[in-house]
Amino acid sequence: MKMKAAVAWQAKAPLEIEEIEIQGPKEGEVLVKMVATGVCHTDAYTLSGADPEGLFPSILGHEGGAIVQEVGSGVTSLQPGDHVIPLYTPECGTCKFCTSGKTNLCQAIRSTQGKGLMPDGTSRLSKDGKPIYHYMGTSTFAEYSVLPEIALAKINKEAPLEKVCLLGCGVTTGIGAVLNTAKVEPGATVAIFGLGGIGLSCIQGAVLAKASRIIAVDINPEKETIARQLGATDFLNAKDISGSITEAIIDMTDGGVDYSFECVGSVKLMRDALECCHKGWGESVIIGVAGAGEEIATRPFQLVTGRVWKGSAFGGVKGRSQLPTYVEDYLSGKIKVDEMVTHVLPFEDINKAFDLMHEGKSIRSVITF
Ligand code: NAD
Ligand code: AHE
Ligand code: ZN
Ligand code: ZN
Repeated sequence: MKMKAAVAWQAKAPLEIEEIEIQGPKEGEVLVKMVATGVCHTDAYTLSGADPEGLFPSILGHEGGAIVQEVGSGVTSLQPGDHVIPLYTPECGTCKFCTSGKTNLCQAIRSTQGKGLMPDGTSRLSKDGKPIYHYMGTSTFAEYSVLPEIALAKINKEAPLEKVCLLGCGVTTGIGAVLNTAKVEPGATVAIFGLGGIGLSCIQGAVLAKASRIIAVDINPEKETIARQLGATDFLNAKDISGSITEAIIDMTDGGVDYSFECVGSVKLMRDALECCHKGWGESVIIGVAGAGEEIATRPFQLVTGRVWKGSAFGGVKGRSQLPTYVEDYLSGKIKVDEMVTHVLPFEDINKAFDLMHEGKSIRSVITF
């Protein structure tokens, strides 16, 4: 059938709303109608051309809230009318990774997903007969999307999809990185670098973990208010610090923080985040996504002397089995999502969401269809 989609024809160019074709679901696949989608910095990163896996033309977007329209043969866990959140980290439940008990990084369909294709190696998206690539297995910047059954989390229908779409990436990633990856304990000190949707959600996670001190760092002074509202105890504008940000944090915390989180995607900041951790035990978690060819560096002595460098994808959360609980926690008020939505835009204005992000004026823009 035909649908409207925001096509990324090439890197560094605005998305173009086009009428394109989408094929129905094949075996093990599901057609969903998008109700809303957030715009994450990772979408901008890929559109910028910095993503080594970036493919064009493609339909970007990975923070969706949707309703099942049609299921392909063999699909047993979903039916039309179900409310779902697309998962860029699926959960097959049976692969080596899913059964390891050590990671959320299901690899059942990772290789085709990284090539912009469905698990059978083809695309369901095209324009005038020419294929368009899927993105992160989700392609939420369109009226409809086709996904494998294992890449959809069924959620409570009472949850507003124009809010809980943000649990498809930003909010879950930040909270999960603190609770699952770092496992921050009560009384711990925490530093968070970058206060977008991810960093602000790390603040939420640190509050849930009962951290004693939450130092929020950004270069945009307008982030201080929301950071403090969510529970940051300190705000540092990195541009106002005369010496190094690392030394400033070490001085504030009697030797460094117990945990730090990099939520920007800057390899320089990743180093700062590691090196502001306490000698002997401090742990730093990389969440930000760096561009092609970039590498992290530190003196090995930093690790020899007990600091730990980790990374986190989708907050270590297993989408099908654990994301529904995040939705329930939102409905009960334990997790804050509404506060992240600074702009709601019609689909036609999707490029404005990218502008607002680059101008530092939004936390999350939600696109409605
Ligand atoms: P965002 O654009 O909403 O926020 C980034 C924030 O970083 C902004 O507030 C900006 O002012 C701040 N910033 C920029 N340079 C800075 C600096 N030098 N020092 C301090 N602050 C600085 O981005 P987002 O959507 O929150 O995403 C953040 C990062 O996390 C991106 O790299 C994104 O690709 C990545 N990400 C990773 C995962 C994952 O699973 N690992 C998931 C989602 C997003
Ligand atoms: N394609 C990039 C890496 C992009 C990346 O790190 N993606 C994160 C999610 S960002 C969501 O906003 C992730 O979960 N990665 C795990 C995975 O398997 O992709 C590159 O460098 O090639
Ligand atoms: Zn994201
Ligand atoms: Zn798996």
